[in-house]
Amino acid sequence: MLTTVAGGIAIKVQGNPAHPHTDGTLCTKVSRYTERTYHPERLLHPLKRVGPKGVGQFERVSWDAALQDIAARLTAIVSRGLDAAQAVLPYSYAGTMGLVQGESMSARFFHQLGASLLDRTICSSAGGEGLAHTLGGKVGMRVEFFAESKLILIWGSNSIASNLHFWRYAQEAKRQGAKLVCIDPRRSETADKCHEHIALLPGTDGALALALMHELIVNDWLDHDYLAQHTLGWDLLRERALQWSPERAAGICGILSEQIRALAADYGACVASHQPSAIRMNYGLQRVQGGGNAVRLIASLPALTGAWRHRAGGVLLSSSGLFPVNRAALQRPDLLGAQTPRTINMSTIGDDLLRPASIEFGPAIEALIVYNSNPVAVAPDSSKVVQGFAREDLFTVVLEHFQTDTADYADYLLPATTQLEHWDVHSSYGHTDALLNRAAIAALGEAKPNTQIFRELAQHMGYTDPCFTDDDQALCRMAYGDAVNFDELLDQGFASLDTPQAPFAHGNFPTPSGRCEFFSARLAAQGLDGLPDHVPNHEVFNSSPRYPLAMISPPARNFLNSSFVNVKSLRDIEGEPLLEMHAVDAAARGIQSGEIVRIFNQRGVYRCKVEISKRARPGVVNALGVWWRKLGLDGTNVNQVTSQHLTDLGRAPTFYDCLVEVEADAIQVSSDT
Ligand SMILES: Nc1nc2c(c(=O)[nH]1)N[C@H]1C(S)=C(S)[C@@H](COP(=O)(O)OP(=O)(O)OC[C@H]3O[C@@H](n4cnc5c(=O)[nH]c(N)nc54)[C@H](O)[C@@H]3O)O[C@H]1N2
Ligand SMILES: Nc1nc2c(c(=O)[nH]1)N[C@H]1C(S)=C(S)[C@@H](COP(=O)(O)OP(=O)(O)OC[C@H]3O[C@@H](n4cnc5c(=O)[nH]c(N)nc54)[C@H](O)[C@@H]3O)O[C@H]1N2
Ligand SMILES: [Mo]
Repeated sequence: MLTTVAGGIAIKVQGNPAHPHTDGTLCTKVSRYTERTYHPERLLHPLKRVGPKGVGQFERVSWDAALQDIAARLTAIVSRGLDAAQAVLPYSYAGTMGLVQGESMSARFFHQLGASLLDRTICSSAGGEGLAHTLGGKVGMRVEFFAESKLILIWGSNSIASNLHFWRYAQEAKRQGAKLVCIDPRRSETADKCHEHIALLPGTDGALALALMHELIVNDWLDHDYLAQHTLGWDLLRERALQWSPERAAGICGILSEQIRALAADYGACVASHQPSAIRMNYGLQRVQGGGNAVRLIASLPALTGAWRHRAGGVLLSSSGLFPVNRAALQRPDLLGAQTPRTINMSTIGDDLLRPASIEFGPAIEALIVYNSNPVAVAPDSSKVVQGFAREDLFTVVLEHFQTDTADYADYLLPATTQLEHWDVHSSYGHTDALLNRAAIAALGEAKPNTQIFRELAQHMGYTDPCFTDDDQALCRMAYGDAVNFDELLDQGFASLDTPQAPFAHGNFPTPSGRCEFFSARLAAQGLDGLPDHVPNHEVFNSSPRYPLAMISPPARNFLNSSFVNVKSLRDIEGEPLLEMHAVDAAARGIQSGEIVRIFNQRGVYRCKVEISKRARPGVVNALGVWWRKLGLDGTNVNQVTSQHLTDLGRAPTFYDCLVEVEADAIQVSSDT
């Protein structure tokens, strides 16, 4: 991203034309980054709560007074004795995804303190573990070579909305005659532009992948040589897949068996024709109970056909495992010394904030320090999350750009800098270039980078380890050490990793066996099934007469999770929170397009506008996320109805594994009559 600065003010951001993957283009939301940075509601001073929790009344205080008081509150907890520091919990996710403003100085601080560790599962850990137990890590095809593929399956990804830079390569392939198939319950913007769309029920991808394998086997569309040399457990997987006829899978997926046969024929044809076939998986498909196993099955497919032999063949879910990040240097886990704090899963923060002290759990959570995340809006099962944040005996500090739903519950609200104001380095989870983020402008108001806030907090705590004085440019250099040429980063803003063009053409998977592991001895050793299988949803479609609709909540195109929701020009495009519903489901409930509906289940009620839309398939409703609660009708958003149930692998949330019922809102009906 290039920033144009005039008189100390950032007046324009644009994609860097010199960076091949960016190619001069930013997505719509990030192209509004100056509007976001200079937003009239940017937090510019430290604030202290003066009203009740959740109301969001604050008064301005000095940095020194805020940090002094926060340090005193933390010291009081820690000084109660051994392991008492575990009552302190950091809560953070990616923010703008930088390695330095993410977990560097903050991690050092919490390690020194002995705070509870946070299991950062909210996005990708089910798929991440699925990949690790199959390919050996977050590794795969190089994204640019999708442009040369002849068949691309876009699986659980709305690329146009959430991965624009991949979409450019897919379009290039399309122009060269490639066929594009989208596999997604929602007829997304991306599905509109593909040759075919397979609108399966959420959480049924594993069944579809097994049926594709069935067809590859019975038609002998296999690369026997690749299977023999570079895979592990083929006989076992073969036996399992043969139990999955297209008819069996079609019943579960809610699609026609002919669609499965046709997809298998397209995928299998690439074996005989020696043409590359590629799968762009994304995280949308792993937000269900069986997400980890589904990713294992899909990641196995290219090894059946030998697609990995081509640089334009294989699968890509994430490239982040290719980046040589020196986490130990950035985060200094050695500062823990003899302390062995417990780990809290960020995806069950609702339940965990409400848990009393016990032998198994340890102390109740007494202090929460939130940065780079907006859990009150984005974590599942919001009524529990809100109840937890509302606890009078919880001390909460929030580092933010804006007064988000989470910030409303803060005891101290500290102003953080944006990407335009601080230094950082970024890995990617699509392409394979390390990126440098230089500060373009001075910090606004009294805002400080996360790193600086933790540096100063460390000082107030009396921490003397010299690592607490490393500055941001030193941290940027440390992130990759010698593995990335920092001068190149300084010169051009990006530095390409030296990775092979066809990484698994000759095996060499980073698994324990060096093969693509259909059978994982590591999973078997944990008492789990060593072979991937279709693991049904926790809330299985058609299992509940009370809640007959499956709900998914993928992001609205112009928001980034809950970021940008408060940027006016973007919110004007999105309008208001929306539920997409198929005409058949709406008719069955007497629901009219444009009216307000109640979406509900055993966890709660969420009200928003409904749109009868071809983007929804029968039986599935799409509630686009993630709106700020305070901008919703009753001060709620879609996570009011999602659950804290976790995935098969990776302890991740199951946002898209959620049954609901929808009805026309009674208030509206009475006002009509
Ligand atoms: N505009 C925009 N871009 C973003 C984000 C954003 O919020 N907005 N978020 C960023 C982040 S943090 C992430 S993790 C990625 C997320 O981006 P993706 O990894 O692409 O994941 P999602 O957007 O959650 O879902 C992608 C698609 O999967 C579909 N889907 C839902 N359930 C299933 C299922 O069971 N099976 C299949 N096959 N498909 C399913 C959804 O309908 C959706 O169209 O995008 C990043 N980019
Ligand atoms: N129902 C439903 N829920 C979802 C999802 C879904 O698809 N459906 N998606 C899930 C996914 S994939 C993810 S990744 C999570 C994301 O959830 P979060 O990690 O909470 O991401 P955001 O909502 O973008 O909120 C990030 C916050 O960090 C702040 N921030 C950004 N940069 C900085 C910084 O440098 N310093 C500080 N202090 N703050 C900063 C922003 O202002 C913003 O408020 O949400 C999950 N929740
Ligand atoms: Mo995410």
